[in-house]
Amino acid sequence: KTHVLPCIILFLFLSQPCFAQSPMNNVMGRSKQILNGKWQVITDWYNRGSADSYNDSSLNKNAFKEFRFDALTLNVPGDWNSQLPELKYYEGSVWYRKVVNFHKRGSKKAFLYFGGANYQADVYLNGKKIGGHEGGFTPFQFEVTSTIKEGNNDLIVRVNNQRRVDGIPAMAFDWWNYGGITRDVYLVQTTETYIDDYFIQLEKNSMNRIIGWVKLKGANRAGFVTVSIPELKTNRQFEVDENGQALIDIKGNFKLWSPERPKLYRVNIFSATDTIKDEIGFRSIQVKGTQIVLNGKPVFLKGISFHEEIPQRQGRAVDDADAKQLLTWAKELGCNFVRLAHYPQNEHTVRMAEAMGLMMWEEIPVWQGIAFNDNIILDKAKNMLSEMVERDKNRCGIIIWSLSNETEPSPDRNKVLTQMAAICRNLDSTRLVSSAFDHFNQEGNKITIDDELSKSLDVLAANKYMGWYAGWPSKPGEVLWESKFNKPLIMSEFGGEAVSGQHGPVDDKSVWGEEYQEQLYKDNIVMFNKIPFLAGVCPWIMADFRTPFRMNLKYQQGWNRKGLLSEKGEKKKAWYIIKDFYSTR
Ligand code: GCB
Repeated sequence: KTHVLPCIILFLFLSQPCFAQSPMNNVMGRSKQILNGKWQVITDWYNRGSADSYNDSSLNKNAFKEFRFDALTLNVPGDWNSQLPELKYYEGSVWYRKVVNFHKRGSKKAFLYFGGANYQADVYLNGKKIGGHEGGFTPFQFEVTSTIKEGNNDLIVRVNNQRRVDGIPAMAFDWWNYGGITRDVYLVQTTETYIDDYFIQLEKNSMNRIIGWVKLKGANRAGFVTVSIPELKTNRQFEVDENGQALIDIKGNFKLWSPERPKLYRVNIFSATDTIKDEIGFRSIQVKGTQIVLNGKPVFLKGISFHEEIPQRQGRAVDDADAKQLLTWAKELGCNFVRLAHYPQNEHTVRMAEAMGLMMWEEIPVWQGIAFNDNIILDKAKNMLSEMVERDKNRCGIIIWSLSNETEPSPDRNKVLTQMAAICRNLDSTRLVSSAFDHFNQEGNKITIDDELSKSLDVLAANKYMGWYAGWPSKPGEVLWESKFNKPLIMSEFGGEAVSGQHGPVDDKSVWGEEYQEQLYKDNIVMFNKIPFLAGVCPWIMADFRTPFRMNLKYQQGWNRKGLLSEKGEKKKAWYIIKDFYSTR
């Protein structure tokens, strides 16, 4: 007998690319070296390079001399498009290099953590590939305890942002395809056995009981973990089971988090060898009939969508200062809710939004045109969903996970998204699940929500551009919305384009005037006030944003002009219509 099976297994093992591990929770609260700053780069449009060709010639006398890292640098975190004029439209590979000076502390473990790189990243340490990651908006990490050495290390990352038929998002999408290492990079050191992950939130439907868990990784997990909330004088011990998991159950008289009072508690978690601190809020979020209910009371979501983009810079938002600009605009508009469009945004933004009292909708970039008939799509979407939920599950500000945006109903799509809804609830049963629709059944002035996927969702969401892509079938107050499902509806997108400073008649959209956009907002509000199951609105969009989708050379010039603000932050007339509407709700 030959040993065919072991050979096949060995072959599969050797031929498998190495993938990133699921990242540790709360990386910001860890002891770490921040690897942000200038990285050396080489652009490689035709993907000719390999890690070997880039090896430092001082280390390798055969290094390929045509590829040298000494000429060019880019800032990390940052997209390459906004940093070098010649990379504005670039879609291809860029090699990044950083010399990482490492000093091992005790018997610690070491991890390389990337907050995000768009779209595909391949990571090499000291000439050896340590893994790869697909997906532009979620974190990934690699344990490097055995590959990293004392002193200088050569860290090389190839980032490729070419659009793909089987990508998420796929070939065309209405935002700029910013490439690069767009989020923070950390070298984290942990104890040998360490607190890897935890889930500390109120139990579904409860306002006074935390049900959660803490997970340890490492060789010596047996024992106890302690969870303490000093302000509540809570200090509780829980036993770790054989899988390294301790189940948490804490009752308390919590001041609940809300937009009016975004209370966060300091929470400390201790294991025998590790400690981690976080700021965590407690609130309850439910659906009752057609209402969204926060802490036991119906709430109307006064929302705004934004991209992770600083329009004046025409680049990705990357840090606290950028988050502050975007979120201050949202607060000024009178929002209690933001839609993080169309992908998980960076952790600076999520944490700051929560601290400022903004409820959040967070989504994965399953945006139109996704190849739902390709089996690989479910795996990729699953990965993105779990990386998003894993990262942000302790942020009480997040109330809705969204699975997709404007996907066309079909058996394949329904199958994938129904499975995704189940996966999402399995990862986190405490929040609401949604998906934004743009397919409705319209007859005359009646618009009916009849998408079968609704059955798998808690909250329905409609993107409907009345007065822009769709004409008014009747007077706005006579448009009749119906739904086959007894669930709340968010108008998750609506709006129209206007060039800031451009003026014209209220009824002529051909001149892209602010007055037309203003009237469109007034009309939509009249329509909203007649929808009995409406639980929130979210105009599209806070500010004009960069996108190759928009080719009207007179008015758009590569900008989607649906902003309530111009790219410079100037308020268009429609801004004040929404601000007024929100001040009365
Ligand atoms: C949509 C999309 C959004 C676009 C917007 C538009 O329905 O969800 O990503 O930017 O419409 O401006 O057309």
